[in-house]
Amino acid sequence: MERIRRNKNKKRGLSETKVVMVGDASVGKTSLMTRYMEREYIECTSTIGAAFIIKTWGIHDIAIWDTAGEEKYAGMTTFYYRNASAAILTYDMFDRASFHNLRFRYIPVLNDVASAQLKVIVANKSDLLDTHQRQVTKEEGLELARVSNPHLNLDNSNLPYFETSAKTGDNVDEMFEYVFRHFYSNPDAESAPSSDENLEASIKLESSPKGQSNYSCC
Ligand SMILES: Nc1nc2c(ncn2[C@@H]2O[C@H](COP(=O)(O)OP(=O)(O)O)[C@@H](O)[C@H]2O)c(=O)[nH]1
Ligand SMILES: [Mg+2]
Repeated sequence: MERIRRNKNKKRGLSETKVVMVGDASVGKTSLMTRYMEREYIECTSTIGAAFIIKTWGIHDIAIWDTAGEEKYAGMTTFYYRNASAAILTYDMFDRASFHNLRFRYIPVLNDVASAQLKVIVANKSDLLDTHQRQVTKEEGLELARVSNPHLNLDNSNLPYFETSAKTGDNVDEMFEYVFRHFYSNPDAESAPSSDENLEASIKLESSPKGQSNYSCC
């Protein structure tokens, strides 16, 4: 039954939504994906085995692309951005240069490709706020979310801006699920996940183009 519904859905062309992770190296893109998909935080990083992973959201399949440690190239090529419905633009709130690069390097390329209707601004590493001085204010993050999404008519209370911690998991689910709900407010009209347990069950890692979905790095 599930398979029939999903195949029908694919025929209607709804199953492949592309989301790209964008931002400087070391801001926490891979850690955010790992936290969301595998419910854990891995204190080391290296190149991952997959170019993208598939998140099953109700009856929809959403491809989330990561830069596999090649930000210099992947983050700046039109191929990476092509046909993306959304971009998760991440910076490290303790590293001003990573915020500056979103605004002046990555977003202009994204706009040139004319894709990614939704641009979500993510200020990561919020767990360090108690001990470190942030270099980018919340207001600056909100402002970037506002100017990056002029076509969406969002009011100030609903701007796509999140302060996250991949380390503690704070706001990570909220951020990814905001993206998914933007496209599929009702992920599965016939059997929407209604509890944490169901949601957990709907999270599924599928194979990458090379048959890998290796998200651990140690
Ligand atoms: N304290 C803290 N460190 C983080 C967080 N997210 C990532 N990191 C660390 O930042 C470094 C870079 O993370 P990674 O996910 O590889 O960044 P990427 O290059 O953007 O994919 C790693 O040492 C992570 O452990 C976070 O939320 N809090
Ligand atoms: Mg990475």
